[in-house]
Amino acid sequence: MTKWWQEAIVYQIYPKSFQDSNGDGIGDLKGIISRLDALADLGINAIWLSPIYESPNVDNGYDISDYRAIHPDYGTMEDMHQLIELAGEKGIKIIMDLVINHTSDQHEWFIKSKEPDSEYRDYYYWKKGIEGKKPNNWTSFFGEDCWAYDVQTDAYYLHLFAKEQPDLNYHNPRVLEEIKQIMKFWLDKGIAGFRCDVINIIYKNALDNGRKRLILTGREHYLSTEGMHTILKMLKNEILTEYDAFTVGETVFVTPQMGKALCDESRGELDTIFYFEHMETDRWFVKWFKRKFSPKRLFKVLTNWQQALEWNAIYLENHDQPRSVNRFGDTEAYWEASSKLLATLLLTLKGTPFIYQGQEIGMTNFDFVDMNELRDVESFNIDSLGKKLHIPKSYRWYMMKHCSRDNARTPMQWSREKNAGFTDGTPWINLNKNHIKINYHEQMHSPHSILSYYRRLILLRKAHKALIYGDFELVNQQTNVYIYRRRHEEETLTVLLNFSNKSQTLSTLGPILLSNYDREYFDGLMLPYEAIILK
Ligand code: TEU
Ligand code: CA
Repeated sequence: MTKWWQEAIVYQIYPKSFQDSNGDGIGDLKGIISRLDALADLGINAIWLSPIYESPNVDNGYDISDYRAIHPDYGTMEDMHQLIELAGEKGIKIIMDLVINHTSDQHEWFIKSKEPDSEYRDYYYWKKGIEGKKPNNWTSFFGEDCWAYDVQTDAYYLHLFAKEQPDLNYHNPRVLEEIKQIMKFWLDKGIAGFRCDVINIIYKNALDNGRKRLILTGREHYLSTEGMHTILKMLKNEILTEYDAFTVGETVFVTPQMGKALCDESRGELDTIFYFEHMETDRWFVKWFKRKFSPKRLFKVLTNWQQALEWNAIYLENHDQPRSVNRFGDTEAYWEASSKLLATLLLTLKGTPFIYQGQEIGMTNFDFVDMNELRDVESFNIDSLGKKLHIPKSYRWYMMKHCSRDNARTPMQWSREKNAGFTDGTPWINLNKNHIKINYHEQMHSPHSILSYYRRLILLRKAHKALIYGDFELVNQQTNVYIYRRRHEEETLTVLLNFSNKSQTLSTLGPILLSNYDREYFDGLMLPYEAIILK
């Protein structure tokens, strides 16, 4: 049986940087509402909203202090109802971000839990140190270690992200009960599902010391545990199914094997996941060490996942990743062609595609010149860790330029005007100066723009079921050329992608359905960064 979300194309909005409506320099819900026509015109069917809940914004909303309230920066609950309704009228569903591994340290549960006798104490992991030392040797995702000390009660609490993000304790059944009620609260408002933040680390088996590792010491105690699988099953059974709600789990360090265990329909856990393996194909060990991108590595990872899972989420960008054209394409001579090439990949693989705001106009990494232009807590933590480890300043800056999450968080470039039409005020983070050249307005009017190409691809996907339901069949993954087929009933389409700035000669020929060079017949010679769909 097919599902609504298999035919859907999801667009991720990072609300803080999408559209400001009141001149305070921060994007907001009214701003999103004002751009719904643009989204409908692109042809998307759902919006994944990064967090808009009440939050002190240490990690831009991924530190929630009230799951049932809208942050005043973003507007009111009334605005949220309006967004759900008006988007719905245009056939656009809303998917919310569900951040339940941790809360903010300003959440009332956490504040109350600081009292040792409080009924909230066990909502979190509070532990006494061992002889003046931290409870164990685990390290956090943001580079620091992951136990913070509280003087008042002479105890530590666990935080796998920033210290303002204490981890919830799912050994306490009351925590899951709270989460279920929160999910219902939003589903009853008419949202269509959840993107579940770092969902495969929520259940910690034990707080024992971990094997020493380069990153994330301790992870064998909480990655993809049985307890986590049990929780997912309960959420699906007891809450999600009744609403026909969609889930995409953000899952770290997952293999295709683990992916199957999370997404196989028969297991009743998640619908899809975001894996990270393809995001590592231009990195050494950790995301902070860039290496030369190898297209072949990318093809291999993608093929592997395409073959392992019946269905999954497909993405090349999000608010945590540098822009894809900088990583896998060419921002100079072939900026347009390579952005379109990546669009073709995204929209012709098997799965539900996620477009990140700005990707549809080929937005690029930031052009910041100084550390004080950055805003991300992770970047600052990593920079100070780098300092401690005596990494030279120039290399630390190189790391930031290529790897900081702020690369994707500069404001959406709507026009060539002041502040790119994002705000009338002072933006919370600087805009990329290239908005003079790269902006929505310009591309909207040009039939050959990246934006128009996205539109065409989306239409094509709707017209050719093979692009949605077709099997994935690998034809070739040579050094720079990726070729695969999508076959469904009577139709077979072949996708050819040239990930290099050199022409390539192939033995295939034939009439073209779509090419990013607007050609109609393929003569066997692939141009630099050319993407072709053959009939
Ligand atoms: O990200 C989790 C995650 O594992 C990483 O991608 C992380 O952002 C980082 O880059 C590790 O180096 C999710 C959210 O997407 C992210 O924005 C949050 O900061 C994080 O969880 C904590 O909620
Ligand atoms: Ca605003």
